[in-house]
Amino acid sequence: VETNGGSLVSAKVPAVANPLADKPDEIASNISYHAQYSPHFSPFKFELEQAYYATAESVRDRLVQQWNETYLHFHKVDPKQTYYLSMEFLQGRALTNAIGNLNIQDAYADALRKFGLKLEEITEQEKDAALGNGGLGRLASCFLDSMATLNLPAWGYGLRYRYGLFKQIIAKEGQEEVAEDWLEKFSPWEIVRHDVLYPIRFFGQVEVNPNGSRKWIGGEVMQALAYDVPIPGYQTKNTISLRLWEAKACADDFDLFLFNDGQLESASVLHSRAQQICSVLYPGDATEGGKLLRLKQQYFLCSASLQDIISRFKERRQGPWNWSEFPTKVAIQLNDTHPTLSIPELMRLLMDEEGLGWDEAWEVTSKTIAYTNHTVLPEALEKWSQSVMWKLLPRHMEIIEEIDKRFTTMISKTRLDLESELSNMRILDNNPQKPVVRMANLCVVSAHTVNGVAQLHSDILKSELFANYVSIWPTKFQNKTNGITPRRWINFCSPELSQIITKWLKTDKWVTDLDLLTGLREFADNEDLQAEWSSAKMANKQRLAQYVLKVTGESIDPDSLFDIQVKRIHEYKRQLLNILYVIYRYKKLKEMSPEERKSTTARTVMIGGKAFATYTNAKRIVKLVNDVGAVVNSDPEVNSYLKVVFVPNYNVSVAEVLIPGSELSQHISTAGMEASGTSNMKFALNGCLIIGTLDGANVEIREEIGEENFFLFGATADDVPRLRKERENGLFKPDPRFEEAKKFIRSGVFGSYDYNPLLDSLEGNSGYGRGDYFLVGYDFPSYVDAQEKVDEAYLDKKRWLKMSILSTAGSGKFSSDRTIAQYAKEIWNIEECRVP
Ligand code: GL9
Repeated sequence: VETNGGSLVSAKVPAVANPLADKPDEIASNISYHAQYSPHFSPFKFELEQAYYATAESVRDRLVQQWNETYLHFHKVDPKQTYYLSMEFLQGRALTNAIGNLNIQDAYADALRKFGLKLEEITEQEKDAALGNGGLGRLASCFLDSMATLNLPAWGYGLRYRYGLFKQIIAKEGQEEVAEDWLEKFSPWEIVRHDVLYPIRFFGQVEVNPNGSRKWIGGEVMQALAYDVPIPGYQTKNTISLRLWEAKACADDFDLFLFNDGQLESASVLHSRAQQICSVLYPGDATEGGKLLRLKQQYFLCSASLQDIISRFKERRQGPWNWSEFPTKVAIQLNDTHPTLSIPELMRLLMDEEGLGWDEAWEVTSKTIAYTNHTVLPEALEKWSQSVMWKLLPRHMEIIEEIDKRFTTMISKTRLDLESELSNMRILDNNPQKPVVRMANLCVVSAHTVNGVAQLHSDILKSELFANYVSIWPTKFQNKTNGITPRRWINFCSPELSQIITKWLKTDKWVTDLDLLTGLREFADNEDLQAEWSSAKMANKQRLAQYVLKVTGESIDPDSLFDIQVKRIHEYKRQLLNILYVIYRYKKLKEMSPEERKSTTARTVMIGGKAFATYTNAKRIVKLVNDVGAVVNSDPEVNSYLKVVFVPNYNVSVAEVLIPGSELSQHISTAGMEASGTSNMKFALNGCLIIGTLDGANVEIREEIGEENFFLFGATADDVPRLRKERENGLFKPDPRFEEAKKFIRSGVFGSYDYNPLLDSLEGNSGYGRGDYFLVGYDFPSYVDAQEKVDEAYLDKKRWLKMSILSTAGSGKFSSDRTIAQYAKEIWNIEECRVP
């Protein structure tokens, strides 16, 4: 292959590329094969973008090989298989991950060098697949990686949104949202299955047959078409599927007569309705239209996936079968309540399509489905209007009413003590003002297992949110503390640190057995390890500094303490607490003499995250961080001791640069409100110390890495209700430092934007979102104290490095391999099915 300034000038390629090639020469010829024969771009043009697509396609060929073998093997063995249903998968980029999991980085880097290209430049070309909002979606993606790596028979099901999570732009007025067109050209990672197509109905009515059976008819019918994304395991042949559904109009839904009559739009109305379904991730639900669309999306996912699961179950039966076998072959996990409609849909398919009676269908459904709760925030517990549901899904509403009725009867007959609680426990909330279906209650009543995502969260579910159900079904409730994949979140994003770990542990087995990291503890004081650790961290900090310079124009000092908070912007996550402290710190620095300033710890505070488009206070926080940055960073007295950077458009790929370069990270939610958090695990694994509250998985992280290596502050979850009460009764006395920080903002130092509504939410004494519901004021003084301990610890380099090493050493528990192994054993009852 000869190249010349971005062109392939001549290429001698074999007629057929060899997907299994692992020698750099053969890989190079596979790449040039795709550049020339895959019909995407003009021939012979071979700039970075074309090189990325050709490289990705050559990797995909190899995956397809393993993927088909995996499918055939599962088919032959016919094990019990798990299906993870999720409205969100936050996959990020796939190329680095695929090459890494296949362990062919070096061969690909060599092959690309033959074209004068660097592997890093090529991987940078890929757009993130951001089919998720935050932690919940990223968790689903980490889980897929672990399922494949553990050789588990498991698949993911989701939707193929045309536009994923919006792109965040920081303009003068703050955050602006722009559609992120990840499919603008095409994704090399998906394969459309034109033979996998299911009808999906909306609206219509229920027909009652003479024999009493019921059937849903009429309405609007469209089709679900499968797109499969290969999910390779780490150093195993097993490659599983993420099946994403796309909505399509039925073939004969184009009205040629209308079209020829000049009624161009009416001719294709069903096509555009189908297109809307998979148009965007989380359509704004402020309007009735938006709500209906979101409900359609949820049903679309559930119906397509269940039809597919049932058809695979049938395909794999050799002879006649009994439906009672279904739960021994199929486990379905609902990722939050978003796919709850799977419950009435499975009931409907079993009764109306397969002819089962209620009891038999209920037995199968409740033994198959399990539910994970991811939040206790009341606004996130889904409730759907009964009237909208009757209109869109009349048969499902009949089934839900029947489940509710049977549940109510059971309570009245067997649990008189719960009668007074019954109206809250029921699935239907028949409040005449606004009758709704409570999706979480439907899940708890129907699923065989309900789990929370960190110990504290699961305890809160049992003692508060679902306490009444616990007394009925004490064994239904479990904990499965979240985890993250060590492949993406250290091995591939911080190769420098990973090599050091491998060297000191004398094995690279930790990548799939993360508990081995405890072996680092004995070297935590070792000067050689500390020196290597420090230089790897420095390399990561420099890479991060370059990135910040590129995206914000701000130059930051890699010798300063890199302090990061990145996550969705939400009042309960308390980015406001962070920035208020930064403001306080800035004010103190201003008041110091130049000599005094020199003795402080220089810090670069980075904050990033997206605010939901209609969440006004979250947007104000984004604006405030940017305004504070503008003032602090251009203040020559202070800017060598403090910088404040808002990192725009936080996403998976940005996280892969930020996390390895971080030294301190902030996980400072009001106790009891963050179900788990998962970035806390990523930071800790990368040797970044945490300043945090006793919330979510922080509690377990602190236990694992040792309390002396964690900067703790704030109220506990047990304190919170009492503190809110006290405040309502006017008993809260704010700390003068907190008042000082707020006053400083109100004085207008950070510009003319009106921050009063945001600051007012911290005042007063009652009401959600007012009266400082999130207890920023209460926690402020202990946060300031913890920050002072951070400064002190950072001055002692050896102590800091030791803490950093111990943080990584104690992170083994937070591998998603551990989490998934527990789901497999304790909820799904599935076993390894390794491709030979
Ligand atoms: C979340 C919780 O808020 C997080 O604490 C938790 O770590 C993840 C994964 O279990 O789930 N629940 C939830 O609705 N989101 C979470 O991150 N929100 C988003 O993903 C936007």
